[in-house]
Amino acid sequence: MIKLERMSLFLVELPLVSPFVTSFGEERTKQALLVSLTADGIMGWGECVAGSGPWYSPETVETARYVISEHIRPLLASHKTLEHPSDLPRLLSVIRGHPMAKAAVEAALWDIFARAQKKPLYQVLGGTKEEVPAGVSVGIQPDIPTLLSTVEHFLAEGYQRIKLKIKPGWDLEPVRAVREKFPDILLSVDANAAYKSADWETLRELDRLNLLMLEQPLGFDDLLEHARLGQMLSTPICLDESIDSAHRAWEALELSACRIINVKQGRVGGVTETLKIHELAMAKRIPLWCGGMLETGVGRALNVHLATLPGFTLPNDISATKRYFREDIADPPFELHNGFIPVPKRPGLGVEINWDRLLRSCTWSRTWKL
Ligand code: OSB
Ligand code: MG
Repeated sequence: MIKLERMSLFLVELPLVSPFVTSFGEERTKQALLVSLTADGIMGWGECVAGSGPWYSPETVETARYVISEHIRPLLASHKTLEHPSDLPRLLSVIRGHPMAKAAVEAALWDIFARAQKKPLYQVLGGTKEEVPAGVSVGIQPDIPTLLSTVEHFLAEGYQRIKLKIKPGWDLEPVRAVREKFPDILLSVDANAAYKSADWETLRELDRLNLLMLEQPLGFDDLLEHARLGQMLSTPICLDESIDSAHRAWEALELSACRIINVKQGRVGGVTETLKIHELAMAKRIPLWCGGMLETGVGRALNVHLATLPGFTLPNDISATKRYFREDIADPPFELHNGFIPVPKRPGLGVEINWDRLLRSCTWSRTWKL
């Protein structure tokens, strides 16, 4: 039984070590909304993965702040106790959509739940790994020489898979150049929905470059065109943006819209929903991997725990903390060991908030009694 006492929200802004450029825009700072819940004297943390604008998904930091403050908080306050973190989705089901806002609150409950049992979260979830394979997502670069040296640098650090962000005008040439210089590496590309089905000539050329997967080439909410494209390519299509719930994952697999799923717990509405997708993917033998949203240590820790599940069989977009931040708001930072990120062994998420840094990077916060 979890007896909720308090909830706080913190809006933080952290500078990125270098700008991150994708087909939908450039980010120089990371804005994150953090949720803390207190229950039975234990504080748990969740990070909302919504971005500062509606470029990747319809949700933003501001929509999440509104939905959590004005809609989720009153439901928690009128309910006060939960048997288990996986009971939260039912309580919140009166709110349509807003998976990222819901997931941030659920994450804090899982942290409390595992801390109360004095177990690391991955053990509570049924994870089976002590370390998870790290891949890295490489943003769109100013030119090809810069791209090649960036890739070389990440390979030297030990990353097991390189993912290149692509968009029309930054696709065949840079991807070919990387493939020529590094013929044997695990290489994938992510378009963040930048192509139309009419661009299939370009996608067919990419298909010849021995890529591990082609991530979300078409519309952010599309399934059917991805299914049609998949029939024409030998490279597996991986869906990211299109999968915003376990039900949607089921639809995608029924339609053969993808052969791989990038799981982001926030995008699909939380850990409980992730576990449902995991069960489905295991039954259908669909490989999963954990995507990333430039999370701070709080969200990064949750990703590491989830990636220990047996169905997560491909290298993840979980990189070392220093790939994005000089200073994080949680300790200790995540580091790479021979291409793997060790799983935290302390209770719950296994990271501790650095209050000094949290408060220094905080632009807004509020606390409520529940
Ligand atoms: O599409 O996977 C994506 C970052 C922000 C929004 C969307 C995506 C990404 C990444 C970075 O690719 C993954 C990471 O290292 O956190
Ligand atoms: Mg993606």
